[in-house]
Amino acid sequence: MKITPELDFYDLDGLLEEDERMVRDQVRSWVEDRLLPVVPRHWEEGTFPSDLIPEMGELGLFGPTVAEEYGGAGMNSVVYGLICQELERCDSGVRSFVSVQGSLVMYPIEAYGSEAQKREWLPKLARGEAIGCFGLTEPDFGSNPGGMLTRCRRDGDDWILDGRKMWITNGTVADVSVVWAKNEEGEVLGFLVEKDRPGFSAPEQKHKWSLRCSVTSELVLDEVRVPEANRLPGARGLRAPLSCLTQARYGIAWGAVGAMQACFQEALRYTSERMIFDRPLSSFQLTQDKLAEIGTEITKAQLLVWRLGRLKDAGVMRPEQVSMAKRNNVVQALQAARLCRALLGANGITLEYHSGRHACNLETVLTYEGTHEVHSLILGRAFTGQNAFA
Ligand code: TGC
Ligand code: FAD
Repeated sequence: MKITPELDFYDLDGLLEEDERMVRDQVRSWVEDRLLPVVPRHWEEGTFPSDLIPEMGELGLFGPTVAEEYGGAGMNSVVYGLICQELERCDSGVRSFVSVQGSLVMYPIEAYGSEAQKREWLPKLARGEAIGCFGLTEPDFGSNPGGMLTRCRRDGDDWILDGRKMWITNGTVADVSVVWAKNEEGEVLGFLVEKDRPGFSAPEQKHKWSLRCSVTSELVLDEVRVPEANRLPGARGLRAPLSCLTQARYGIAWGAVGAMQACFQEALRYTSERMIFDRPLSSFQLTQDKLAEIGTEITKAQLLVWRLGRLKDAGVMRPEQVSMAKRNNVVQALQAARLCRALLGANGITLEYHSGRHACNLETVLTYEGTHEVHSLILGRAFTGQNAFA
């Protein structure tokens, strides 16, 4: 069960720096040796391979762009993207774990947290000794988080948080939740809520047929009291949580390339070995048309994220550019996974092969971090100047 090699039709490898390639190759072989052999079983059982978290921390997969003084590796965003690509080559749920920890928990603490919050949480999160989650979505407010009902009110030196979050990755296993709530003036504020705060609970949401390798939870905040020291002092307004989404969406756009690569390689291998009407399946024109389509989409997706990464590292990337890459790469990965699954025939529905699992996972990836439609409307707004959300 091997996942190498990869399609690199336009020599994107040549556009990477040596240290970027080195990290990618290191993560790739760890994924192949340690993760891929156990993921299908975890997916079937609906569990995350939590025994591998310390190794993931040691490899520097959590918050690689975070400054070294806070326990990060101070690497560039292309390296972060390549990490996401290699993890999602194996499974979207494992990439999700890393996206949430790095982009949705470590990023807001580094960008909006106090010095004390950074010193307390970032090194532990980087090593995987603490796990975090990001609570924005609510039962009735997913695409429109600005409508959130979760409230925070000041009580002396403390804040009281009240509300419910839903579909929260890692909620049940998190030591700390980044919770977004509106104050009495309707302004969105961010809080760090430790798991043992009275009134806080995080029941797991079960029975998923997608992203089964990832823990998904509800967050219940029943008059939870936290000190002012737990508020992210730099986070004011919806812009703060949305800026975290930009970081995570960036990684997802890279991750989708990994999922596509895995499906493409599996389909190439399978169709060259499978004999149909006394010929290899890969020799039929209908098969080659599908492979031509997928290979082209992989190449286009690679170019999008490579350029996006360079723009991000130059400090000029715009959120709507991230929307284009997330929207395109995820829907193309989903279509590629479905096509590859079909090329595998009945075998494609078993967990012995990967394309079916990727296709199921990618249904979630199409929905979270801004649905496909939300990103269409973000792009529509950027192109026309008309705001479809208003
Ligand atoms: P809008 O008026 O557009 O914006 C409010 C303020 O925020 C700024 N802003 C952004 N800043 C940084 N990055 C972005 N992506 C930003 N988008 C907007 C904006 O400039 C404005 O700033 P200011 O200073 O002028 O106030 O807000 P809106 O209410 O009209 O909403 C627009 C919309 C629909 C695009 C937004 O609400 C949205 O993106 N909705 C989708 C929600 C979403 O993606 N949720 C994801 C939850 S987390 C998750 O799914 C994790 S999955 C696990 C994993 O990652 O693996
Ligand atoms: P809705 O917003 O109800 O959307 C339903 C449909 O309406 C979609 O097809 C959508 O595209 C469409 N739609 C929405 N707006 C428009 C419009 N203006 N015009 C036309 N169509 C529109 N959230 C977190 O905060 N943290 C997490 O860690 C997290 N992890 C997740 C993990 C999983 C496994 C899943 C499935 C979700 C997770 N989410 C998380 C939630 C995710 O971000 C939301 O599901 C997503 O934002 C969509 O919200 P919704 O499910 O309420 O769908």
